[in-house]
Amino acid sequence: MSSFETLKQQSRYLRGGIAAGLADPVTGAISEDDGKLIKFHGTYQQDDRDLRDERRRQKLEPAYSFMVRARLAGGVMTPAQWLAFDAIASDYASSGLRITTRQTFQWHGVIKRNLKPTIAAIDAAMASTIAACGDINRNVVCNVNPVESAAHELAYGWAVRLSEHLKPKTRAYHEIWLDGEKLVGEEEHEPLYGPTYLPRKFKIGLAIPPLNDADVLAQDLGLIAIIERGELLGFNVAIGGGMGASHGDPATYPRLADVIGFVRPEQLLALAEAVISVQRDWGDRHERKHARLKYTIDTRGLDVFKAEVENRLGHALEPARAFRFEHNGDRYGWVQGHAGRWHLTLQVEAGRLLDRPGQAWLSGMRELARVHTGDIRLTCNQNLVIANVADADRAAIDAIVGRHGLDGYRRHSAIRQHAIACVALPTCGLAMAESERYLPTFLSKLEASLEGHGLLDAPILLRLSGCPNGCSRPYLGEIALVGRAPGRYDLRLGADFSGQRLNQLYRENVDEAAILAALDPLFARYAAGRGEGEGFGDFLLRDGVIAPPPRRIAATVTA
Ligand code: SRM
Ligand code: SF4
Repeated sequence: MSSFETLKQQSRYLRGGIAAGLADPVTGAISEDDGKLIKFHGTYQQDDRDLRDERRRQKLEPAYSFMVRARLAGGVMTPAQWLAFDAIASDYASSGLRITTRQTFQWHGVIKRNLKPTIAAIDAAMASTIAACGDINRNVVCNVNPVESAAHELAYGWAVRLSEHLKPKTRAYHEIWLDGEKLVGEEEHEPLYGPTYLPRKFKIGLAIPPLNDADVLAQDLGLIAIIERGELLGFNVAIGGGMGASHGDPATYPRLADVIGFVRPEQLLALAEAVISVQRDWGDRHERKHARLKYTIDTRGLDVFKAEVENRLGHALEPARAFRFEHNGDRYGWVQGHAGRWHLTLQVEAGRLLDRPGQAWLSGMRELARVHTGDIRLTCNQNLVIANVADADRAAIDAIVGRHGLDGYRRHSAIRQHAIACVALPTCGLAMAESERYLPTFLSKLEASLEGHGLLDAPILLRLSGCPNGCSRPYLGEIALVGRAPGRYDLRLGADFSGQRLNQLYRENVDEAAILAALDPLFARYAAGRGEGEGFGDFLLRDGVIAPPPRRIAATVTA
């Protein structure tokens, strides 16, 4: 077993030395081992990379702080919770609230002595950070579907049930963060995970066709809701999705999940347990780079894996039902859902909520949350939805949104509306290049090029990642930049706009000038030759710029 496995095994169900490390006033950090265990509690130790060299010169320890991530199944919260999360950002974090690509909040820059109060405040807001990171099932994501809002309620209910059902059972979280009673002499037990938890992180996502905003085929376990005449019949089951890869290591790769069958709603929790338990037992515990479910499946064979899932379930999966995805973006502006309620989707650039000149996200949303009586939802595209608004309240919401400059979705070019970027520098320890901070500059340059070809209204899906781990799911971008080194990226092209086809490497390790020079003639060809409603990625494939994908488009069933 790898040393990480031994660490988990000896951690006394995720306690390790975390409590003692937090109490040590001499350093802003905790030990390396505890830094690994603390992820299971929903927080990462980081240091400000902008300050690294200067602090080294001054012989100071790095500027340590913690990133805290909430577990917020389906990304839904009440306005009161919003206000509590906003207060945590003001009291303890350095850069506002950050909506992640998995529909939750992160707070960056929390210093060690504030970590416990931060997590306690999240708990007081009836939320948690438990298992938001770590080798375990993470935040369950779910389609935000304001139009089919009755269907959303059904799917959201299952996302919450899955999330609760698959939470770890250890009391360590309560002991360390919430001053819960210490277990003395009692045996702890993790019935699903066991003492070493999973070999690697595990992610579940739920989509409701025709929308695939949850990028369901990028999940370890993707669930595609099959709804007929308002009734949830069940879910198609897709397994083995994942984005992470390493440059220059062909043994690692992004992979789309394969659809292996269908389960009825009452079978869903058992199905999830079966998939997780096979991965728990079969996943690679020697080599972490090879430990995700996608590699277990490719090593053992999809049919063998499926047979073992069915064996543990005690029955065969039913054949997958037909479905069709239209796109994996968000719909902006107001839409009316069931029961006459209205939903407003707002675009948040790279998910960062801060007060900036002309765009005061924190103040604006604070004012809005004080009067809003519905709920607020985060999307997997780093945006947010003011949901369940009565007709009579729309004007007041619009006024607040307009007054604080939160209506960028009305003004922005189509490519800006659909762009997402991972956090990267300065907090991400794995970043090789800028991403979130580079997005606005890069977009402006792309917009200039697109404008020259009359394409400012073309909805092109752009995704930026600071390294090949793929936190913005860049391998599903029609255009994607994947960081190589400061100022250098791989340019990838040709995914569809529905999360069902991976893109391909087009230029390797190039700078901005080379990226723009490569894209401009492609925009010209697209402007001249695109068919009615044809996406940029689909056009590149038809035009021969991108070769037909080597791997079959996951075993999807198209209506
Ligand atoms: Fe991620 C690691 C940020 C979604 C694949 N991810 C990290 C860390 C924690 C860096 C680290 O390990 O030290 C990043 C923290 C940066 C920071 O300062 O905040 C980080 N990942 C993020 C977020 C915040 C990106 C964002 O801009 O929104 C997303 C938080 C999601 C959440 O709320 O849970 C985020 N990460 C993803 C996704 C997208 C998804 O899940 O839909 C992926 C690709 C899907 C997948 O898992 O395959 C993703 N993150 C990774 C990987 C590669 C995993 C792999 O299998 O190789 C790593 C590195 C690792 O685990 O070793 C990573
Ligand atoms: Fe960091 Fe890489 Fe993830 Fe971006 S893709 S947040 S750089 S780990």
